[in-house]
Order: sequence, then C-alpha cells, then structure tokens
Amino acid sequence: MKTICITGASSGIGEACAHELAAQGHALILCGRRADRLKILRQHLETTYNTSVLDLELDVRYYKSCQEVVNRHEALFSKTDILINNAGLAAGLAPIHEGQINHWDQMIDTNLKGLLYMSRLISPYMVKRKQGKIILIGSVAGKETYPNGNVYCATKHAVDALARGMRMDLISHGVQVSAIHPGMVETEFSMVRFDGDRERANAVYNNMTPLKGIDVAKAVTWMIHSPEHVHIADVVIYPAVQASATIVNRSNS
Ligand code: NDP
Ligand code: 8X3
Repeated sequence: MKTICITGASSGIGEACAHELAAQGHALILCGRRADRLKILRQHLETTYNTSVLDLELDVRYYKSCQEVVNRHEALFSKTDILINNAGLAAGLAPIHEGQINHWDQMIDTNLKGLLYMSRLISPYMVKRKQGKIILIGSVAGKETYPNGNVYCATKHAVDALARGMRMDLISHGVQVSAIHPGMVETEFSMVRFDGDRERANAVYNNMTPLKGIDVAKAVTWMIHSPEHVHIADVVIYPAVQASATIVNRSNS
C-alpha cells in the first residue's frame, strides 16, 4: 500500500487515477478546486474500496495555498510515496496575436508553476526517505507544437523539460521522475478549453475514438507497479487512430 497524492483529481485523468489506485488499495490524497466533487469522490472510494482518502480543496496556482495545505497535513504528506502532477488545462486556441493574457496566465500558473510548487513542497520528504516517484502528466503538446496551441504547447514543453531535469536531480536521492504524454483524451479538457462551448468541444472527437481517462490511469499504474529495478521514464500514449498532434485518422469510424 502506497500513499499517493493526485493533483486535479476532481475530473478526467486524475479522477480515473483515483478510482484505479483506490481499487488497488492505495491511500490517496486528492487535490482540486472543486471541493464538492472531491468530497463525493472520497465518499465513493472509501465505501467502495474501504481505502483511506483525504480530499483537499486546493488551487495549485498559489504557492501559499499549496504550502498551507502541505504543512497542515504534514504527517500524511511526509509519507507520500508517489506524487501525480496532473492538474492542468488548455484555455483557448488562438493565434499568438489574438491570445488572451488571462488564458496565458492561467495555463502557465497551473500547468507549470502549480507542478513546480507541489514538487518543491513534497520532494524533500521523498529525498529524506530516499524513495519516491513523481509522475508528470505532460502531453503530445509537449513533444510537438500545433497551430494556435502556442502557450499550452509551451507549458507542456516545459513539463517535458522539467521531467528530464528533475529526473537528473533526484535520481541520486532514490527518487524517480516519470512523464506520460497523452494524445487526445475525452475528459472535461475540451469543454474547459472552449469555455463551455459543448458543440466545439464535441467536434474535437468527431469520427474518432479518443482515449478515456482510464487508459491513461492504466499507464500510471503500470509505472507505479513496475518491478523495483525498472524505471519507466517517458511514455507517449495515443488513441489507436492518432499518429501525431495533428494527424488523426477520422475515416474509419
Ligand atoms: P479535466 O479538465 O477533466 O481535468 C483537469 C483537472 O485539473 C481537474 O480535476 C481540475 O480540477 C484540475 N485543475 C485545473 N486547474 C487547477 C488548479 N488551478 N488547481 C488545482 N487543480 C486544477 O482534464 P484532463 O483530465 O484531460 O486533464 C488532466 C491533465 O492531462 C492536464 O494536465 C492536461 O493538460 C493533460 N492532458 C490532457 C489531454 C486530453 O486530451 N484530455 C491530453 C494530454 C494531456 P478543478 O477544476 O476542480 O480544480
Ligand atoms: C491535450 C492534447 O492535442 O489538445 O494535451 O494538445 S492536445
């Protein structure tokens, strides 16, 4: 049984990870801004799997909030075996000269700074115990760029760079850093990106079968449960019909 912290557990990939890992008997710390959702999820996981779950309302964009939460629950956070840095979003899809500053701030503050804050606060406990895994949820957008993806792609490229840099810094301390880079996953991601425009969000997955959160969660559990001598460092996972950020075969569905 491991103690696992998941950021952004209130929907999508993070929520799927919570289900999968609770089913395997792990103790969970679930973070996100939507406290109501996390509470319902905690109750469901506790009753279904009889496992220990702590739900924490947290906006990872604010270092002081992250610090306060980690300090308040230090007894638990100091035992974190695995940190899954999943909280993130794309806001908008616009050419650079039309991009909205508030979108850029939100993506940079969440995808990049939030990941850094949580890693900075929790990794010292792992270093002290000489064990731990940090899993970053990157994206195909961190391996390639695509038109109008500019700032989102930049944040995910930074996640890719951080995965490599953090891996180098922490390996001698017994801590592994891994990254998973999914292609298209049907979650709330596109609804968030297009600010609740359901038609636009649904069109992203027209005539193709995207990944589901659970598909990424399975890759996470594969990383977590790999043998002691194995470190799965970097994984790209696509839907069967996707070949790159922009190449998707929509002709066979
Ligand atoms: P969802 O929108 O379904 O989930 C995003 C999660 O992030 C939610 O739980 C949300 O919780 C949380 N979150 C967002 N902002 C914050 C914040 N400031 N503080 C704390 N939590 C936050 O999308 P996905 O599950 O798809 O996204 C999860 C990750 O996967 C993201 O990093 C995304 O970039 C990445 N990804 C997604 C892909 C896709 O196609 N869906 C493909 C590749 C990568 P709340 O709103 O309650 O705070
Ligand atoms: C999410 C996948 O292609 O919309 O990271 O960037 S994509």
